[in-house]
Amino acid sequence: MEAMKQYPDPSRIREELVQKYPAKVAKKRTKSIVINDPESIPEVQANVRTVPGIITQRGCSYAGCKGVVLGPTRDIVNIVHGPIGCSFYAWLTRRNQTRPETPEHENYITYCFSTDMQEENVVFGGEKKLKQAIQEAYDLFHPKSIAIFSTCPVGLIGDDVHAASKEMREKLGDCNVFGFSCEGYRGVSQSAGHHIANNGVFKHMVGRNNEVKEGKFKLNLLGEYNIGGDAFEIERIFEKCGITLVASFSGNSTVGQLENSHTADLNVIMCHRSINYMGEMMETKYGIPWMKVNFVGAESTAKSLRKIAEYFDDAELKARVEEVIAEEMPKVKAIIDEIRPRTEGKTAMLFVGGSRAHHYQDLFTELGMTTVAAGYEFAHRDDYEGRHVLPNIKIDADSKNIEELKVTADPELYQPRKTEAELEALKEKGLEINGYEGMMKQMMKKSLVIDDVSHYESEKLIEIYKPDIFCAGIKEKYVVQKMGVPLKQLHSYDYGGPYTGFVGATNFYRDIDRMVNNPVWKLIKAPWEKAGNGKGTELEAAYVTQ
Ligand code: CFM
Repeated sequence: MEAMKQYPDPSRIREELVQKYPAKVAKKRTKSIVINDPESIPEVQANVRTVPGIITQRGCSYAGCKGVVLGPTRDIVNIVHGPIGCSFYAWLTRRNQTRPETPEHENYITYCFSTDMQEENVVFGGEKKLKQAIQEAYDLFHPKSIAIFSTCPVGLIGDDVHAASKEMREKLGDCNVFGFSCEGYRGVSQSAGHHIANNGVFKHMVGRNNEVKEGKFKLNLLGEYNIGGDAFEIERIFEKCGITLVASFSGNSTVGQLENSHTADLNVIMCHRSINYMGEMMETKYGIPWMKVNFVGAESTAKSLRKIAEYFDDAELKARVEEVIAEEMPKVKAIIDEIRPRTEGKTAMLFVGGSRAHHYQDLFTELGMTTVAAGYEFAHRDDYEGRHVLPNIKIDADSKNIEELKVTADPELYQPRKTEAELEALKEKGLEINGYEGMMKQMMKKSLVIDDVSHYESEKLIEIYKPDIFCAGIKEKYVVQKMGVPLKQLHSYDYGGPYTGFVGATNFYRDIDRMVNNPVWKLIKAPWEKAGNGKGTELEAAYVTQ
């Protein structure tokens, strides 16, 4: 990986980014802004509280649990226990899609279930209203499962969603009702909510149906939420290769799939941040190894398929995978050959979530574009530096707040899918089992890696680097575009997608080409470019001084 010669000196930029902060804040933020070296990866401060007053991109624990992990399921009635606003902002804005087998099959994704908590419920307690809501949902839909999500007031007033769920589960008899203590304040970001969701799904769903389905190569796809139809494209490729998908966690998933997921022989993980807990727990309890994959990028898709074939170590599967790659790649190549001359040499910045800021760099590489700066909103050090740092991560009070399930091997169902010797042999072949190398190893030397980037820092970065495209979400979109830089939403994909697999890669190439080569951006003047503004145009950090 070549060093960036033509770009500004990153240490100077780091100083500039924190210059206007009060000394204590500057010191803290500096630890989260690092200059990358893929050979000797520096430590990044991550998963710590955002400094109050700083405008962050982060969301809350409830968003991570209800919105991210359970939201994309198809036939669970997900009831939000809380004020209606919490539901409005969790209602399909993420564009996760479902596709029931027939129109008669259950599909609750288009509904928005809330207890619509009022002042009276906050004062006198909301459990009664919650139980009524569960009953009402049951009477209307007779779902197999109802999940309850706690918003901030629920924890503050002490409603016991677990007791209410248990009572209703026993009363209803044929509906698995369970709750999550995922109040928004539970952690420093949505990351806490992912962990809480993993625990709940593991405790209440996984392992309830032991029926072993047909299929020679059975796997679960973990951490794929089917935004813009991403999971559909991966499913298409799996099917073509003869790989059986037992369960998806959780895009387009069903209760039946999740309950049966422990019968698969491999877990492949797309989004490490949101679901690595599930991979670990399923390995300990059932003996299913997990493997990190990435289906974002045509080359990455091919690589991931080869990894899966190598894991199953079957000549027929390996041959089929090669056939599929050989069939799909020419179509991708034809499009990239046309587009790449227009995108080559351009620059990108990605500040998104906990995995996409890494995954999407592969697509930009395929377009010949350079990622000059990237960061996650809420990932942990292992997502940046690789899982080898796990033993060195300080467990602070905020992390201790989240339950760590004590998982042991199931006396009946534990069955190691590979022997120690087989796993060793796979590792020797270069197959990383139960591992993830993180984002930084893949990034260029001297690129900037910034955790929980602030709004002010983003504006400064744009001013200094003038990237050809900035990738983030809706909160940043129009501010960035008013600076004359196109913003691609990598959460909801704007109106686009899928971006996974072979078809997805070509969709992305076309969308990025349209954005970075659109002359309209040249017509916009950024605030600092406006004539006559002189000295006063510089961006200022505003904060309260003592
Ligand atoms: Fe995983 Fe996600 Fe992401 Fe995420 Fe998210 Fe998302 Fe994301 Mo938005 S689970 S960490 S909490 S890949 S909703 S589908 S796009 S921030 S990078």
